[in-house]
Amino acid sequence: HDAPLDQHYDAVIVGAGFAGISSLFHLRKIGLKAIILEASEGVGGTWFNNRYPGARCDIESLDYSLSLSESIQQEWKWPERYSDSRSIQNYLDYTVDELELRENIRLRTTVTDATYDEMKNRWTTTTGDGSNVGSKFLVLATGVLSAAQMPEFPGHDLFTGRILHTASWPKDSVDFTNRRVAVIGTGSSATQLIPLVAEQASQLTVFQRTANFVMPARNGALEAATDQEWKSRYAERRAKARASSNGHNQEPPHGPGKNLSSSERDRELESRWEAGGLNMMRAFTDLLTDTEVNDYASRFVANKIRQTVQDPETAERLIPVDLPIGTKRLCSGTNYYETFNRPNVSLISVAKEPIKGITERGMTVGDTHYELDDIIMATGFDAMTGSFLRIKVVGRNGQTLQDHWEGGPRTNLGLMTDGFPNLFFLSGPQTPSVFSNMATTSEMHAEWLARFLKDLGIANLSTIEPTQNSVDAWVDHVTETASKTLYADSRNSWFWGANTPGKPRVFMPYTGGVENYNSFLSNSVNDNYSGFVRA
Ligand code: NA7
Repeated sequence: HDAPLDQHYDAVIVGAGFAGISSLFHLRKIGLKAIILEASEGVGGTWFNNRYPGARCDIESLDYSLSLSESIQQEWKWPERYSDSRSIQNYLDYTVDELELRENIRLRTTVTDATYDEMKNRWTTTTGDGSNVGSKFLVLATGVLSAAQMPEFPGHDLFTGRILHTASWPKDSVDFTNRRVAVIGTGSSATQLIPLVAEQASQLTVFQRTANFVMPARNGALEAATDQEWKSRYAERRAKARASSNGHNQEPPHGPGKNLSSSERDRELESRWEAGGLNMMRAFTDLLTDTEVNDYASRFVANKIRQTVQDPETAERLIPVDLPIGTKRLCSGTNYYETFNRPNVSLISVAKEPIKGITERGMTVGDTHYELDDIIMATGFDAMTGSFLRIKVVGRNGQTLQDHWEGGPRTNLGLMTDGFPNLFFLSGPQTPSVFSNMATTSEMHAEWLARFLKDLGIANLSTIEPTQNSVDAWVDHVTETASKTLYADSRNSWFWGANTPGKPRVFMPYTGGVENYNSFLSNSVNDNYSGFVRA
C-alpha cells in the first residue's frame, strides 16, 4: 500500500534505506509531514538491490541495526553473526511496519529532478512518471554505494547469454548449473559471489583488474549468549559505537605496531585474521599512517594467500601490488582464496590487457576469446556522489549540483552545500559513512537533522543554508585529515573516484572517525549552528 502523492510536504526524503527510514522516523516525530520516495519495489536500499548470492554485511548484525525502538531491538532475532542481504531487508521491512512508517513511503517512484524555487522557498521534486511534489525541505538519502556502474564494453548488446550486475540482481534466484560464467571485478561484491557461483557453474572465469585483500569473514550462527548479552545492555553498546572510530563495537587496536617486535606483530595480526572480517583494520593504530607497519601487515596477508592457493602463479596474481592494506576497501568473504583451487575456476588478469569487448558468445581479452553463457558484472558503483548527481538538482540562480560539485563534493559537515537552501544529504560524501557502521552514522545524521530543524523553529523558518566559508573549511578539513593517512598516496580506489571515467580525483570520505565527527555535530548544535545562515 504505497503512500499517495500529495502536492505539499514539509519534507520529501529520497531513498528507503537505513538513512531514509531513520529520517522519516525522526522528522515525523517532530511533527513534519514527510514522505519517502523510493525507486525500488521494496524498502532496504542497497540491501534490496544487491541480492546477488553471498551478499552479506561486514559489520556484525547486532551492531548493524537501528536503535529507533527499544521493543524492536529486543524482539528482533538475527540468525547469523553477519547478516545476508535478505535478513537485513526483512529487518527493515519489519521496522517500517512496526513503526507504522509504510503509510509515508512510496515505492517504485524514481526521482529524476529537484528544483529550488527562490520566490517560494520550496523544492519541487519530479518523478519518473512526470509527477511533481512540493516540499520545504529535501532530504537526499540516496546512498553512497547505490549508483551502479556498468562498463561500456563494445559489443555489449550482441551477447546472447545473460548479463547481470550485482547491484541490480533479479528478484528470482539465478541458476548457473552447467553454465560457463564470467565474473568481471574482484571487489567486495565479486569476492562474496565467486565461491557460490563456482559451486554451480561448469566453468567460472574471473577477470581481475586489481587484486584486493580478502579477509575470511568467519560467519556463523549468532550465539544465544551473545544475543542476550547485547540485549541486556543495548543502550551501552549503542553509545560505545558512537564513541568509537568506526561506529561499532569491534575491539579497537591496542596501540601502534611501530615499536613491536616481529613476533608481537605476528601475534596481533594472527588474532585479527582469526577474528575475521574487518578486524584486520584494527590490528594497529598506525596501520593506515605508517608505511612500514602497513607493509608488514600486507606481507602477512600475502603469505596467507600463498598458503591457501595451491597454484603459485595464481597465488601471486591474487596478491595485491602497490596497495597498502586497507587503502582500498578491505573485502570480507568465505572461501574466496580456496575457490581458486577448484578445477572449474580460473583467474585472468586484465590489468595490462583490458577486456576488448563482448561478442555474441563470449568476451575477448587480447587475442583470446572466452566462450560464455553468463557475464556477471561485479563492477561497482559511481561511489559517494553518483546517486546525488544522477538526480538533476537545481539550486539558487539555476545552478546545478553537477556544476557546483564539478571539482568534487563541497559540503558543511557532509550535510548541506552552499547555494542549495533546505537541501540535506544523509550519509553522503565528506562524512565517515563508508568508513563506518552505516546504521550508526545514518541514525546520527537523522537525529541531527531533526534536532536542527526543531531548534531552528520550522514555522518561522524560510531558508537555512551553510555559509560558503563553513563549506570551504569542511572541505579543507576533510582533505587535510586524509592527507595524514596512507590514503593520500593510494589513489586507485573509488574513495578517490578513480573507478568512474571523467570523475575528479578528490578524496571523498571523512577519515577523522565517527567519534570526532559526532563531536563536530554536537559542536554545531552548541555553537548555535554558526556555519549556517537562516532567513
Ligand atoms: P568495487 O569495490 O568498486 O569493485 C568493482 C570491481 O570491478 C573492481 O575489482 C574493479 O577493478 C572492477 N572493474 C570495474 N570496471 C572494470 C572494467 N571495466 N574492467 C575490469 N574490471 C573492472 O565494487 P563492489 O560492488 O565490489 O563493492 C563496492 C562496495 O560496496 C564495497 O567496498 C563495500 O563497501 C560495499 P578496479 O579495482 O577498479 O581496478
